Amino acid sequence: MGYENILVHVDGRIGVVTLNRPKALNALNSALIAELNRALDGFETDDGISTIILTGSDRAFAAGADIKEMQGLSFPGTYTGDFITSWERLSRFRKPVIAAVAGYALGGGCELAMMCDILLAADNARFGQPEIQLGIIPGAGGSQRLTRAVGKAKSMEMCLTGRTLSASEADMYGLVSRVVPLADLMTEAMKVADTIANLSLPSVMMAKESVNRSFETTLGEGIRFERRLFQSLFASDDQKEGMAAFVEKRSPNFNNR
Ligand code: CO8
Repeated sequence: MGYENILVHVDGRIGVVTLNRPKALNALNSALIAELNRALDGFETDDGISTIILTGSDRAFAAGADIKEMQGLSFPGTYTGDFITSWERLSRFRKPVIAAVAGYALGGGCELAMMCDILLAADNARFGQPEIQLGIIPGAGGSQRLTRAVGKAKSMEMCLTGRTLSASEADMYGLVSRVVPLADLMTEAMKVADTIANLSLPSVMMAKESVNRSFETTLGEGIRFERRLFQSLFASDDQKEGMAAFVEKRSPNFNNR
């Protein structure tokens, strides 16, 4: 089955998903999210895929959840239908996800970007949680992930007033990994993805799991969790290969076992 709201292609071990509702600045509607989740399910179980890139257009990564779709919703319906919960599928994706963000990343768009692991921003990117201007609040983790990323002071101002951040502000406050010129965004994202795709997938996935655990647990528990994963990697062929390659002064050839 094809896709109508996203474009999906594979480049070697890299899956690329492009949000594609240009007339609505990639506003996120239920159909788009269902397609994104289907693509993620496919990449998750595909042994040939090591990492994915999520991107939009030069003008918009995504300008938020689709306001026209949400306009008529009621509380009982959103509650019984558990509206938004399925939108968090991305945050449970176990392989690395690189967000390549150009233009608007607002509301649900900013939340989607923050669910990714490495966030590259083009110099024209703008980040914000403007839901308050619509009489609502962030609904897919914005108030939580933004606060952890930029701290209470910045997050409060953004969530309470809808103020948006330029790419350079987002960089300064730690919301993004780095800023690159718009024209270089996808080349840089592919370089990062390619670097990861050439590493040992089990160790990459464990590194992701371990970093994410730091948001969920105490320091002591997190360190014990990390240590068990670290120790377990000595059972892998890739640990033998990686260290042998270093000692023999050659590039490693990982086989993801
Ligand atoms: N929903 C639906 N349509 C949208 C959205 C949106 N979020 N954003 C833009 N569009 C549409 C416009 O309606 C317009 O369509 P049309 O031509 O048919 O009128 C088209 O895209 C182009 O938009 P503009 O003409 O407004 O373009 P401008 O360049 O003048 O402005 C802006 C660009 C500043 C981005 C402006 O469009 C804007 O403010 N958009 C809304 C931003 C916003 O409020 N986002 C938050 C939405 S609420 C939300 O995200 C809740 C999150 C819930 C969880 C989601 C989980 C992933």
